[in-house]
Amino acid sequence: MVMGLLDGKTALITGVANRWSIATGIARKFHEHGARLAFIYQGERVKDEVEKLAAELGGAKSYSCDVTSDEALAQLADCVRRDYGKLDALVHSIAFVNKEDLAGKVFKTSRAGFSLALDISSYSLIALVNALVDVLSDGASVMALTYLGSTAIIPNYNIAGISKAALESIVRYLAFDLGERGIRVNAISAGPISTASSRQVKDFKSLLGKVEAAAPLHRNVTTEDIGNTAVYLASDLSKAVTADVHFVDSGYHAMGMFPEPASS
Ligand code: 0WD
Repeated sequence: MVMGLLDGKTALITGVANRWSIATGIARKFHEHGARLAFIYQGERVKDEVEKLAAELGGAKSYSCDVTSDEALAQLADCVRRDYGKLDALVHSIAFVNKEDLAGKVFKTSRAGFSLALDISSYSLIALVNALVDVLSDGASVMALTYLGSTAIIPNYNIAGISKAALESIVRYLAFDLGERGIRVNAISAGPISTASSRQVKDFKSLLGKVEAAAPLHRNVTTEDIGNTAVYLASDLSKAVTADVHFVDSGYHAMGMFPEPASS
């Protein structure tokens, strides 16, 4: 039997688009560990998918919320306060970059493309915390999904990597802001996983082969792997962990040199 590491805790999960989303894997693991769940969905496009998952995972409530709208975020806070009273975990699993900015030269990125990417992929964490700060319980856990492209050059990840650098910095500053209430803020740096978002990156599939060939564990990670780590971060087991970027990538980030491909 799985221990209920999240028994009695309530978590708000963002970024479920479909069953392949990393947020879906996290939601399933949170549910397995006894958490009460709430979801947001960006709009009608993903509403059915999110509601289906919410019904499957204990009849969670789901709220329409586009994180670029301050009004929508204020409404979300009112709904969460009314329906749940408090939140013990907040999962930020949101990113968006125009497809044309996920290939080619970074210096070709338009001002509008840059603003959009940083607004949705990075600022949204600040906006969510600002809206929900009074609903977060003391000792709550906030986590955001990031990628190695924040600190290392990953060809074609481009502006997405730059937005992840901002996101990781935001994680550290929020950890400082909220530490006095025992609220922890961390990032999970996931290895590449095939999802609707990641497939927008030119040549994304080649990343999967590279990780399998070169990572110490010689395998790609799954949304279940990320979900398990998210459970740890949401649970009291990680009470002294904050302002951290925790890699769940089969160890790929630690490689400084890559072995020659095996000769046949
Ligand atoms: O390889 C990967 N898949 C990795 C993803 C490796 C490392 C990190 N990540 C990150 C992503 O950058 C993102 O922050 O994980 C997070 C989740 O990404 P995902 O699960 O790979 O992608 P996806 O299933 O597409 O979920 C992201 C969702 C959006 O999906 P769609 O496909 O509909 O764009 O973010 C949500 C939306 O549901 N989203 C928004 N939610 C509210 N307001 C908004 C918005 N404005 N924009 C996007």
